[in-house]
Amino acid sequence: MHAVAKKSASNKSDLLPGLIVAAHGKHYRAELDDGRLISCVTRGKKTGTACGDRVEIALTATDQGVIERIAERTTRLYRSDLYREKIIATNVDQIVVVVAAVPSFYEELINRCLVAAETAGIRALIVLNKIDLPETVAAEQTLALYASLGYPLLKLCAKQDVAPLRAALANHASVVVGQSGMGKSTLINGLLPDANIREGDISAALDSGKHTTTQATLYHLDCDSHIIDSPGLQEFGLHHIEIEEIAQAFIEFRPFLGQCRFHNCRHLVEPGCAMDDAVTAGNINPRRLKMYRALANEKLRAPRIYAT
Ligand SMILES: Nc1nc2c(ncn2[C@@H]2O[C@H](COP(=O)(O)OP(=O)(O)OP(=O)(O)O)[C@@H](O)[C@H]2O)c(=O)[nH]1
Ligand SMILES: [Mg+2]
Ligand SMILES: [Zn+2]
Repeated sequence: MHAVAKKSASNKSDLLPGLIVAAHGKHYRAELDDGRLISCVTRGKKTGTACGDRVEIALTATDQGVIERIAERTTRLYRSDLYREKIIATNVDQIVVVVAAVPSFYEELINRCLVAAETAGIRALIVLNKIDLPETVAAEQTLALYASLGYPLLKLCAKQDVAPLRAALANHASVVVGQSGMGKSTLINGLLPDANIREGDISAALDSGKHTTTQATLYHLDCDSHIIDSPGLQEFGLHHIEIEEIAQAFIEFRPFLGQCRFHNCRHLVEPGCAMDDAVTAGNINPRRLKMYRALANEKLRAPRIYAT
């Protein structure tokens, strides 16, 4: 479908700089620095380009091109199953984890998002959406733990007022993540009343009338801020993260790491583990230690397929 780029097109001078603003499988949309929107593909079988990437493109038609180069990324948010990595977004400095009381959310997924964020060096904040629903009270209780750890917790109703989030997004490159149905796209729609997200919504609408997001899309908020919408997550595999990194990513563990009886303690069943002591002393919440152990055990049980 796409013409192959001529050889001369890979000359540095012919390449046009741009930003990947939509990624769906191997098909991408890039916004060139001159403002043009281009459909593009990667060369050959290469994949691994993601929304947020700065790229250089060789045009193959006025509105089509091939991605020839990906600039070095400042950050890379990704998840992985046993066999492969899936990049969610690149060059973001903030993750907005969106949860709502209905449909019910998995607390474990929040922890997985936070571990991925901490490991990637990206700041995380949590949005509790749909506060118009009465079921919200129980969700607030669950989320209080994360607020107490220092993760900003914003409570709002995306359908009515997204103002509480606006200030947190200013001057940031953000990505929204969360389970399907939490209201990520509604939130972005509220931030961008005039944006073309609505057109996207219509074309993506299923017969049922649901507007589930199937591709990552970047939206400009202003010249210094943008936000990436992402498809709902069912799983957030962390197979690419080592056990020691998982422990570091539980931020409240940090003061106690290195204080266990065994220097190579994995904080699972070892006697004299400082994390157990910290739970007893009230410095670590037992839910978080349990969550850490579930993630660490999953890592231990997984066969080592990744080359290191
Ligand atoms: N009551 C209530 N419903 C909301 C609110 N925000 C979103 N919803 C509804 O929740 C449903 C899911 O919203 P979406 O924005 O499509 O959710 P999403 O997180 O983008 O879902 P995926 O794209 O599938 O990942 C829709 O029916 C919205 O109308 C809210 O603040 N209150
Ligand atoms: Mg969506
Ligand atoms: Zn320990």
